[in-house]
Amino acid sequence: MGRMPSTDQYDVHTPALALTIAGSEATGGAGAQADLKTFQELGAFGIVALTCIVAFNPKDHWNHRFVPVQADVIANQLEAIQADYAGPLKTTKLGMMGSPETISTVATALKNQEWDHVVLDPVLICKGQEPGHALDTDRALKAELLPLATFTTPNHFETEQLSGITVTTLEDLKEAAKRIHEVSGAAVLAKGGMKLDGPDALDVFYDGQTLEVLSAPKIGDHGVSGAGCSLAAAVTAELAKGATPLEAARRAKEFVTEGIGQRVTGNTPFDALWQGGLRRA
Ligand code: PXL
Repeated sequence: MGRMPSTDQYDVHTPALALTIAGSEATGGAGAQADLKTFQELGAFGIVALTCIVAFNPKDHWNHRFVPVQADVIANQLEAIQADYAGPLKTTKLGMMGSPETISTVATALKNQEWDHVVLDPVLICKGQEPGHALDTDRALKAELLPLATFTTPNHFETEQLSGITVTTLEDLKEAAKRIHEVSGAAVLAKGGMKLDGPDALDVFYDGQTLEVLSAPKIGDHGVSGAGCSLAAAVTAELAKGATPLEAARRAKEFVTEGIGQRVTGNTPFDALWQGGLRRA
């Protein structure tokens, strides 16, 4: 056997660490897959604790088939992660939870350590699902995870749910973002997406001090799978690297806009975001 090559020429690599606690979405558009790709693309070391497994059903309009990961298995994953990276791991993203039991398990584990950033993507509904399909999960998310969040990225439906405001205009979206900040204390990036009329996709950032409207021309006339996950994951990666919440929101918006422009088409009615969009922007 030859001698092992020396590692002296390499620096010890200490990239920013980013944990996502999220579900698997098998086709690779959304969920943990989107989060990991986003983390890697933005130069953060991605870590995953899986909460559930989603498989769309091509024989039934691509409806979601959902299997939760057992609570003790979720707790074990988080135990391993938190023990391994005790100290440097200060940033996490919360994606699809899927059940009140999972929410409690995750909330308990999160309280085992201090976090600089907890980015909550309040996944109450995925593309193709009916609103209000699991009100107990929505309630648990509001009660147990929203108070732990330092940053939250609700889409249009979730913004209405969390603020109690009906959102049809940009002014409504601003009001709703402020309301969600008031109840959570978190920085809020409320997404108008394709749901507000007009040529631009508008999001509102509010952190209690700065209110900023982020705007980019709408691309196509359909939502893209993984846009929400990738946006929140990009915020997470940027925060892990030391960005301010506002900087993170701006960069995440660019990341998603370019990724939607270079979307990946399959046979589902929603295309998938390409996380490599900024490479040739
Ligand atoms: O886009 C929201 C989302 C998040 N996480 C998982 C999903 C979806 C939507 O399909 O399947 C696992």
